Amino acid sequence: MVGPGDEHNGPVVTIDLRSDTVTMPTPEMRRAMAEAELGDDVFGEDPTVNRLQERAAALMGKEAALFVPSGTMGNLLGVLALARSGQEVIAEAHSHVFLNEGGGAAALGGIQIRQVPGTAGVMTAEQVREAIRPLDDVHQPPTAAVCVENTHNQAGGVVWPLESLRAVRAVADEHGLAIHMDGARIFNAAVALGVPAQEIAGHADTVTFCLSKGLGAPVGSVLCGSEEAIARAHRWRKALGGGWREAGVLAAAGLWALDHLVDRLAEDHANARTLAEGLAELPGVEIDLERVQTNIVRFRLRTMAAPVFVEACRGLGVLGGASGHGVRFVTHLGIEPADVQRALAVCARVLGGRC
Ligand code: TLP
Repeated sequence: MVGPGDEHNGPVVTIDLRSDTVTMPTPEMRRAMAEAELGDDVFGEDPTVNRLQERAAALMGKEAALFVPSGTMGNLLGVLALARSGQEVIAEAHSHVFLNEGGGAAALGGIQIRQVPGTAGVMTAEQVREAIRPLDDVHQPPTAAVCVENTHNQAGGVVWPLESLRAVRAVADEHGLAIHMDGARIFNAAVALGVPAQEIAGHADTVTFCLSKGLGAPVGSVLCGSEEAIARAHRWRKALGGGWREAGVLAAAGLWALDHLVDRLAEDHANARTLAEGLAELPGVEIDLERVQTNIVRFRLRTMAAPVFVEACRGLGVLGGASGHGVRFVTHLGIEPADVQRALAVCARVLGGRC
């Protein structure tokens, strides 16, 4: 992508750190898409979609899986599979499912989200226990499920420690609650912890993971769970107009990504760490390096409003996101160590007031 001019070197390539959703399919991935065997998935006849769903279920250690267009739909269907109208789902106060998914669970399922303020996106078992409604009080909506986000986007890509997941699972089990995991970036969590994804997903009844973020596929997420939960989700997907036909052309990209791009997420994590450590050295940057565990770097600025900073960086060919007082940079498939160095040079220039 050719970006704005640089006074020394002419046109420069834009470094897009807005999100890992901006990744482009690789040439090999495109080839896999072009050559995919196709059928009508509404009839359950797309062999490539079926292979992706089987593969996803096996990777997450679940009975079944459903290919969906987005993480948002995966989470919505997960919640709709586990909770009913008039019930409540506990979720961390800064979770994507609560803040960034259009209120879908409430609008479409009549399901209320109860917010629990976690620490760096992680809820304690005690917090979850306290948020569970008493069953014998007709005034209160019955709690049906808990939703955990791993890695946690707003917290800066923080990974849920396995002990925390285990503890929340134990409380959920004591109260007969289900757990949905927004594992949009579960493979980042798995790579960071050095464990198979199913060791993480094993603590949840349903889990959504995205193919279109760090894994580089153009479109798609997968919801995994029991046969029963997936059958329910499948009905909802149809009702939402999400029955797709020769979707194998997209599923092929996901399969290719699962075969070739999971382990390389470690490179994104290393790039994020270099970026974060470099930012920490710059004047006016407030960053919690402990939270930089995967591919997301969030920081605040003492001397400049975040949107002003982001706009100035854009003018110099580096794209980021501003939310509230903070800035977010996300590393991904299209970002090399040299891009990180250039991004740091641009940030230094903007913060040094020399842009
Ligand atoms: N996150 C996106 C968007 O919010 C723009 C991003 O750039 O980080 N769960 C989590 C934790 C997510 O971060 C996202 C997307 C989703 C779910 C939803 O996925 P999509 O965008 O596929 O609906």
